[in-house]
Amino acid sequence: MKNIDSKTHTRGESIYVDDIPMTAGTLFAAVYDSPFAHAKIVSLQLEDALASEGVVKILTYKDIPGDNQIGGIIPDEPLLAEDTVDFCGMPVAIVIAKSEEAGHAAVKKIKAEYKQLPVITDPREAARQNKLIMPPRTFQIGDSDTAWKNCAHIIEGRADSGGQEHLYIETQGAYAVPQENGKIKIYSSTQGPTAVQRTTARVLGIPMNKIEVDVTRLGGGFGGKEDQATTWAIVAALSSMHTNRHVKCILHRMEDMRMTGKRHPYTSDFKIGFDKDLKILAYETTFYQDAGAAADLSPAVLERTLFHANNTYYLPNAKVTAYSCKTNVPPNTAFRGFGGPQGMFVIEAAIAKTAEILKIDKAVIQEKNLLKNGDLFHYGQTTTGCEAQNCWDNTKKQFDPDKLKAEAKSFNSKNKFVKKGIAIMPICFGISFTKTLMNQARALVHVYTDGSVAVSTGAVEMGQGVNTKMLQVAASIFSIDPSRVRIESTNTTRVANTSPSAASATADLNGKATELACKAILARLKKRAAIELSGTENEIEIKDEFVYINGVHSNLNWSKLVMSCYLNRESLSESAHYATPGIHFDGTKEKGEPFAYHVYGTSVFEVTVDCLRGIYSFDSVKVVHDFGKSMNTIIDRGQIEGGIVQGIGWMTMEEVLYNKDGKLLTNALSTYKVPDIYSVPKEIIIHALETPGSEKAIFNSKAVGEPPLMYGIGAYFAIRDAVLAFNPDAELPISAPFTPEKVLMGLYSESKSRRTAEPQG
Ligand code: LUZ
Ligand code: MOS
Repeated sequence: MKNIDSKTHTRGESIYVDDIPMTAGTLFAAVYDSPFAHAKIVSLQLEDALASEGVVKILTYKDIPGDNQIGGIIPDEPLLAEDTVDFCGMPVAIVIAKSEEAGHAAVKKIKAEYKQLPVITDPREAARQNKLIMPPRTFQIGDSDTAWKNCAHIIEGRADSGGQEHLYIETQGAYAVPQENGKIKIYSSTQGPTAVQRTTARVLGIPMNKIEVDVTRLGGGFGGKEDQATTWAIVAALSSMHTNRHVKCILHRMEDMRMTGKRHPYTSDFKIGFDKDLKILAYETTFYQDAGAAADLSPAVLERTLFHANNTYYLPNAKVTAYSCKTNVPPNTAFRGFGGPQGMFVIEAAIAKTAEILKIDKAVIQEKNLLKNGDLFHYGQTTTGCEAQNCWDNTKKQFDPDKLKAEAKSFNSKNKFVKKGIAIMPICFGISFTKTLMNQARALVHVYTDGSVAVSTGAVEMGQGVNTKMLQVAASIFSIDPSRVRIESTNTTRVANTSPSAASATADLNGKATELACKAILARLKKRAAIELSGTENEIEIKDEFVYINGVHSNLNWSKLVMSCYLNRESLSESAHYATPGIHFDGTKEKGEPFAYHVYGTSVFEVTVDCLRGIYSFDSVKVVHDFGKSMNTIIDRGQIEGGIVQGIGWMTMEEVLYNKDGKLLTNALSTYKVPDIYSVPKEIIIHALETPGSEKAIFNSKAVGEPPLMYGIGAYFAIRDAVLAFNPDAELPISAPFTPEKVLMGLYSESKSRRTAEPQG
């Protein structure tokens, strides 16, 4: 089944926040944000801005009736700065104006005096100064301290990975609509409607039942709207409260890039030890996470880094520690993978460095250490349904990476200034919010008297196709034509207390709730059919819109049966609740069973590097992916292609740069480069590995949102392979993204330890 939005998308008819027709008299909110990364606000002069044409009001923190606090996990982030600013782009004041242009013009007229304070942009420096978001956390298994003694090889090093701008096509925004008796309805481009509702209520000082949040769809989220859509919704709602008018707040691209947080950059120290057969005996890592100026979701992101520190390898002895470091950049936030990619990058770096030093193929070490059923993860969960070896073996069978390597080697021997590189990247990603309580969802299903169906869930459609999957669930349980089912907007009045659409778990959680709701209605329908056809409930089946009794087609169809229920005063609506069974985690012991299941896969990257210019292009990415039983192969393949390209972007060309003063240098699309059609792999082949899936996955169709992003890590190591083919003694710090500049410097670098006269080739 195609994505149900594909037609309105291609016709330009899909409605996003900025497309909602505005009521006459709608006002516009524009934000004045800090020009300094860390400073005391000495004075704020608003007179000129207030006198500016079209300006209705200017709000500061003094105009907040409730709590000036938006921190979800830790209350450490004011909505509007009070006496200090902690990052460039921190909101200080809100200008409410009659037009967007008037609002932006007035923002420029706000004058302020600041007294600058010391700025930290380096997480290691923050850690040295003990500027931490929370105490460090350590996950441990076995006893690495003593395991080092038994190691034949011990390799140490450092690996850094950079930030990433979400670059959703639809920028952050919201439209607030005042209702009777102080209620406000907010149309928001958010992944977390309840987060918006809860935090807006807190800042406005009103109960949650006076805020209704409605989300039709997002033009992309990628984690950037899990927590950070809230600010702009509150800006609109607070402005609406102060004016009793409709208020819209939509960020321009450069405002969005400047004011919102990104993927967390990490800098990490690793130490890995192997026995003589290259089995990992011990692994220790210290992760320094660049949290930015406030906690936001950083503690949860940090936790997932620790969970995924082993990627898909078995670690008998390990100790991994993570520091969440407070710096003066915008608070970094959720981004597809949620800290997992950063953790996995480091162990891949450790294995790559080992392979380079021992002069063996990285894949040999990878394969020897793949997880097997029954292996214990370092967080206490036992591996079940493990597909690591199966994916790896199928990769060999489908794509013959050894042949690719031999071809690359032969190519490299014939070409002096063009080199090919190959890398294999296996993945393992845990499905569930790591915070157990968040693994719950609800659905509300109505069957109308004409037989049409409306489904509301907590799932937010952000382009990932979750609405299509919800529709498939309802149509399949009822066995009716999909055209009868409509997926409604995500609305906090219809479905309450939702978890954000995140953690790759949205289709599972909301799909299971939808399944339960539909099954409850179906049971009543069958009961009625049994009466109508003078049989018993267990003799009844509804198939393709018709009722069957004992396998025999009756003349009772779906619409007649629905009408019969109604005429007999039976409910055609149901609200159901689902909570993932069996999962738990004890944060005091750092042990438990946090994940419903894991998703596995293996990818092979083939890159060609131009050794005169340092540029590169990906010849192919070939993947064997563990789908379980995919319920929608078009959508799932789309997620994999998109994830791979986004992962390649993170690892290669997307470079978030702040200067020493904490100013974002890559603040526009002219300075921040994302993959375009010319930089995507020439070929992406996805081999769908049908596996049993998991009972905890909707229809055994495994979660697919985040896992494929981590294939992109293979891009980094494929380029590294090619650079080393040109210059085996290259001095190559492990530091992503591997931009063409870094490639060029690497190609012509000389190793400090092993200087040789000439680059080889
Ligand atoms: N969000 C969250 C996530 O709050 N908890 C998680 O575990 C998570 N994982 C992935 C993406 N978003
Ligand atoms: Mo996400 S990083 O699943 O919002």
